Amino acid sequence: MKPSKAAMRFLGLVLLMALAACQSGAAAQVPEVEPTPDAVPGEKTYQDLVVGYSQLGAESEWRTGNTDSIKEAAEELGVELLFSDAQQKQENQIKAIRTFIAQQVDVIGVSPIVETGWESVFQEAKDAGIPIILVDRAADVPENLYTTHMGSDFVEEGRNAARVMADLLDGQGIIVELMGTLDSAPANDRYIGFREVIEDYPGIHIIATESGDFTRAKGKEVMEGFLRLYGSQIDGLYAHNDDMAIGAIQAIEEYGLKPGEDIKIVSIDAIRDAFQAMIDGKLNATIECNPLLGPKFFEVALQVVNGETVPKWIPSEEGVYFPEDAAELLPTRRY
Ligand code: GZL
Repeated sequence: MKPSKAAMRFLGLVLLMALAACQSGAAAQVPEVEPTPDAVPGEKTYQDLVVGYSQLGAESEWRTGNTDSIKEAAEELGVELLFSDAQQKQENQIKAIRTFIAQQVDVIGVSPIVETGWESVFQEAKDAGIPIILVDRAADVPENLYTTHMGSDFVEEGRNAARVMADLLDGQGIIVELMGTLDSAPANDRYIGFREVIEDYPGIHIIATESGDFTRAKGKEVMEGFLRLYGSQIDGLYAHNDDMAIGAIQAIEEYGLKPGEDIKIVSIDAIRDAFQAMIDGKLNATIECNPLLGPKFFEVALQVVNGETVPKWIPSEEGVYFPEDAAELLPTRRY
C-alpha cells in the first residue's frame, strides 16, 4: 500500500527534525572557534596579545635590524603591535609608555635610550598592572619595576674588544675611543669592560675618549678631531659600534692614513657593513651584539602574560669576527 501524501509529509518532517537534531548535536560538540593547537583554556595566545613597544630611534644599522626583527616577528605571530620610534629622545619614550598604559596594552617592551630617568613612568605601568620587558638596553631602576631584561652583556663585549686590541697592538700603543650615546647602558658598560682588560697592559694608553652617539656622521666628526690632535701617534681605535667605526674609517682615509693598517680598529655589533670593511682590510675585528630579538621578545611576553616566571636577565649568545672569515660569513649575516 502506497503511503498517503500526509504520511510522506510527516515522515519528511520527522527526517528534517532528526537531521536538525543531529546537526545541533554535532554543533554542540564542535566549539565555535577552533583553539590554536597549543592553547590552554584561559591562557592568551599570540593572536590575543596587544603589545606596546617603545623603540629609542633609528641611529644605526643595528637599531634598524632590531626594529625589523620586532615588527617581522609580530606580523608572523599575529600579535597586535603598537610601535613607537622616539627619534633618540627619552621624553618621547616616556610619552609612548604613558600612551600604552592608557591603551591598557598587555605588555610594554622598551629599549631605554639611557639608563636613568625611568622610575616614575615604570611605576605608573606597575600600578596599572602592565609588565615592562627591557629589550636590548638596561635601565637603572629597582628590579621590581620590570619583569625581565633581554639583551647582551655589554661589559663582556668591552672586555672582548680589549683582548683583541691588545693582541693587535702586541701590548703596546696609543688608543682613541669612540663612545656610544652618553649614559646609555652599552656605552657605560663597554667603557668599563674595555678598561678592565686594558689595565693589564701598561704599554697601552687611552689618550682620548668622546661620544659619537652611535652614528656614522658623528663618529667621523669625532675621529677627525682626534686626528687633528694626535695624527699618526694613534695606533688603535676602539669604537663602541660599527657605524661609528665606519664613519671613522672615512676620516682616517681622508687624513691620509690606512685604516686597519696604520690604525688598528676594533668595533662592536657585527653588522654587514663591518664584514665588508674587514674584507676591504679597513677593520680588524667586530664583536657581535645580536639585534634579532623579536621572536624571543614575543615568546617571553606571552609567557609573562600567562603568568609564567621568567629569568630577570635573558642574555644573548654572541661571537667575535675577524677579516679571515668575513668573506665566507657575509652572505649569512641577517643584519
Ligand atoms: C647595543 C645597542 C647599541 C648598538 C648600537 O645593544 O643598544 O645601540 O651597539 C645601537 O649600534 O645604536
